[in-house]
Parts: sequence; structure tokens; C-alpha cells
Amino acid sequence: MERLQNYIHGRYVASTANATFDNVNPATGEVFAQVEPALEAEIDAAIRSAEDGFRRWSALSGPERGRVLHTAARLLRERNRELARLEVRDTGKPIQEAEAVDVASGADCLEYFAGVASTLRGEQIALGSAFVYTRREPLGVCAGIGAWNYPMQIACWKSAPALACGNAMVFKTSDMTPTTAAKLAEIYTEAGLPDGAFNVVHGDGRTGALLTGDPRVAKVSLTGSIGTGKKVLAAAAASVKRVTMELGGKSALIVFPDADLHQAVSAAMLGNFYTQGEICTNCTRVFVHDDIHDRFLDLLVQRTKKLRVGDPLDPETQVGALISRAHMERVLGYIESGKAEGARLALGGARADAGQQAGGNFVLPTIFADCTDDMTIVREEIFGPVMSVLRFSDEDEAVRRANATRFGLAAGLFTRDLARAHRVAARLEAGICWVNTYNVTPIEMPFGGMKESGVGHENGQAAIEHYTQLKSVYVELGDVPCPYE
Ligand code: TXE
Repeated sequence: MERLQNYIHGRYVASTANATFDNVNPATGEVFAQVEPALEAEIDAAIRSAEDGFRRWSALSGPERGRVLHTAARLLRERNRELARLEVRDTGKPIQEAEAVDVASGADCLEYFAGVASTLRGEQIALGSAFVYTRREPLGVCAGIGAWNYPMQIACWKSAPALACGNAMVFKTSDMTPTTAAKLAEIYTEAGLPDGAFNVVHGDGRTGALLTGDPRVAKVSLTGSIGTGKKVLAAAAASVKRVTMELGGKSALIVFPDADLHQAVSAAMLGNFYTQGEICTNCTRVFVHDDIHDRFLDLLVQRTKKLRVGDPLDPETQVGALISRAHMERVLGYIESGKAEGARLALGGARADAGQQAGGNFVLPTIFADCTDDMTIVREEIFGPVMSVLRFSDEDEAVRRANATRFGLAAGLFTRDLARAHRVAARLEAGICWVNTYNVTPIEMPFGGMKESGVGHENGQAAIEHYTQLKSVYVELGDVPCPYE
């Protein structure tokens, strides 16, 4: 049985906790590792380690920091296959996805912020008798708190901008997917990152709360649910921490009559069944214009029927296992509510018999039609392979209904009419809007939600704002303008 420890000051350390927790393979139900949680002693050690790492790491120049991040990105890419398999065992997602996206996206992020590290700058303000300029300075010790759907990617999306800007980080893994963030820590150490600049701790919300409540932590970056986001915001208030949060979503995809149907169906499938539907930006509410609704639904059902559900280590598998038995039951519960509330089940709607994977958490890709806005499956985030298809008759109606939610993470639309595309994108209340595609997230593009879906952004130049603080310096070149004798 493997044993996973916390990674503090450049090495694995034993926890003082006298208990461990299970790491379970979602595809088989097998417990394959025991994980040592970080309690008060470990969190204190991790923060002290980060304070020490910060002193040394922030003393380096931007180009010096950039070189370490570039090396780490190369090492990540070299270990892609190994790390992708570890990600599959933790998350249950198909190996074809993990090899194509998870580690690669993380490496892209490290490379992008390696370049950013040497571009941090302030400005000089011409003010006559004074020399005034601004400086961008690091915040100090930052806490990253990860969700379980993209463990390596999330660890990279949080650590790379933090480190590029000269900060140190204590990163808490989701208790359901602890493996790969520690591998990232190993890679940072191998790349030359000073000990303490990036630490990895394991545990559940209690461990997370120890970080968000500690006054030595200057900033928290959370990826998780809206409920947790509200707890983190409250905890951060006590010491006025900076907070950025990537939270849940219930995003809309609007398919106009002039859309390319095949492309729109591709987007709807990617935005509901990729990673078994466990992606926060997913377009789980698909609004289809009356004129094309039946043709769209027929094509969608035809193509979704072909999706291969099963062993995530099989390169042919396209839909893997949900993260846990409890989460699978939760998703199946939503499916039953859709049936009970009158939605028409067009496909799926049950647990998948994945043969030899009987102990796994497999749910069939599910499509509900004739949905109405008041249905539970249309209002609430399911975080599984469940799509709700709704009809609309005109643009204003579609925009109004798409916006009628407390969420505001993402949105999508399909049309060949450029004026309509930009007009509707401007009206949708979402932090990200995809036009004629979906769920494409280049590191150069800021990623973040509106309304209750989040605070701030990850990636792009926007991330620099969240990992630096601005100082104005005013140098008087003349006399002090003093009215006193
Ligand atoms: O979230 P949880 P999960 C959202 C997704 C779904 C949820 C599923 O929409 O709602 O996350 O992920 C820690 N103080 N996103 O179940 O339970 C917890 O240990 C400090 C959106 O992981 O909220 C875990 O590490 N930390 C996202 C993390 O918070 C606390 C993409 C999230 O846990 C805590 C992926 C506390 N009081 C999932 N309580 C996006 N927007 O990109 C829990 N945690």
C-alpha cells in the first residue's frame, strides 16, 4: 500500500496525525494509498517553510525566477505519460484526456508565467518637481486550495503566477486527488526552486481552514464550490487577505437557427461529457432555437450514443468514472429528479454497467429534452454527464433565460451572424463567453467567473494583479511645500 506524505521545505515529511485517509481509485473502488493529513503542526511548518522560501525566492530577479519555471515546464512535459497515469488513477478520467490536457495545460501555464516573471513593471508618472513611480511587489505567503477534477492543472494554474511574481505558496490538494501536486513539488525542487517556495499539504476542509485562518497567509486562491467559497471569504476577512476564487457554474449554450449544427453538437458534447461532465465551465443548459431543435436533438443523440464509457486506462475510453461513489449517487439523484419533474429522457439516465469495472462510479452520458427553467436539473450544478436541452424562439428570450441564474462562470453561442455573436456575447452575464466553440482555455486568456461563480481571474496578464501589490513612490526633487515658519 502506497503512503503519501506532505511535501514541506523540499522534501516529504511524516505527519504528526495518528491517522491517515484512503485514496480510492474511482474506476475500481480500490484503496491504493494511505494519505497523511496535515494538521496544525504541519500547517505551521509549511507556513514557516514558505516564509523562509519567500525570503530567498523573492530576492531573485524576474529572469532568474523565469529560468526555474521554464525548467520545471520542460520536466513536466518529459514526465507527461507517467503523471497522466497517476492523474487517471486519482480522478477516474480517461487516459486520452489526461495525456492530452492535464499535464500539458500545466506545462503551458508554467511556460507562460516563466515569461511573465521578467516583465513585471510599474510606471513613472511625470509630475514636475517630483519623481513619482510605482513598484509591483510580491504579497508573501500565498495559499492555493485545489478541487479534484483537474489536480495537476489547478496546482500549476495557482503556483505558476504566484511564483513568477516572487511569492511562496502552500498548496492544499483536494482530499480526493492528492497525488500529482506533490509530483509538481518534486519537479519544482529538481528545477532549482528554493526549498519552501512551494509546499504541498493534504487534508479536507479542516486543513483548508487552517490555511485560510492563519494571519501569516497573505492571499488565498480557491477552486471549489460556491459554498466553500463563501466560507473561505469569511475566514479571509479576519486578516483582510486577498482572495481569488474559481467556483461552480451552470452555464448556457445558445444555438441560433443559422448555427453549423455539427459544430454546435460537438460543443454541447464536449461541454457536458468530457471529463465525465466534471468541469465547472460546462454548458449544462443548452438552449436550441425552435427552427432547428429537432434536427439538433437527433444529431446530438446519434453522436452521443457512440461515446465509449469504461476503463479510463483504456485509450479507447471517452467517458470515465465519476470521482466518488457519493458523487455518483448525487448525480443519479439529479437524474431521478429530472424524470420526476417531467423532463423527457432522450438518452442515458442510469448507472453504466462498465463490466469488469463493477466497483467503479460510471454513469451513462445523459440527455434530457423538453426541459423547463424551473426544473432542478436546469437550476442546480450537477457536475456529471447530464445535459438539459431547452427550446427558445428569439434572441432576447434566450439571453434573459441564460442570465436568470446566480451563477456567471461561462457561456457559449453558435451563429454565423457576426453582429449577433458580439451583441449576445456582450449581454451574457458570464466571465467567459465562447463563440462557435466551447471550453477552450488558453493560458493567455483570463479565466474567471461573474456573480457567485468566482472572484478575480487565473491566467493571462490579469493574474499578475492578484499575485502582486502596487506601491507608489514619490521622490520630492524640490523643497517640502510647507506653510509653517
Ligand atoms: O469542491 P469543494 P470539490 C467546483 C465545482 C463543484 C465543486 C467540486 O463546481 O461545485 O468544485 O469540487 C477545500 N476552508 N469546481 O468537491 O468541496 C476542500 O478540501 C478552506 C469549480 O473539491 O468546495 C477542497 O480542497 N478550504 C472549479 C476545496 O476546498 C476548504 C473547477 C474544494 O472543495 C473548506 C472544479 C474550508 N472551509 C470544481 N472546505 C472551477 N471554477 O474551475 C473545503 N475546502
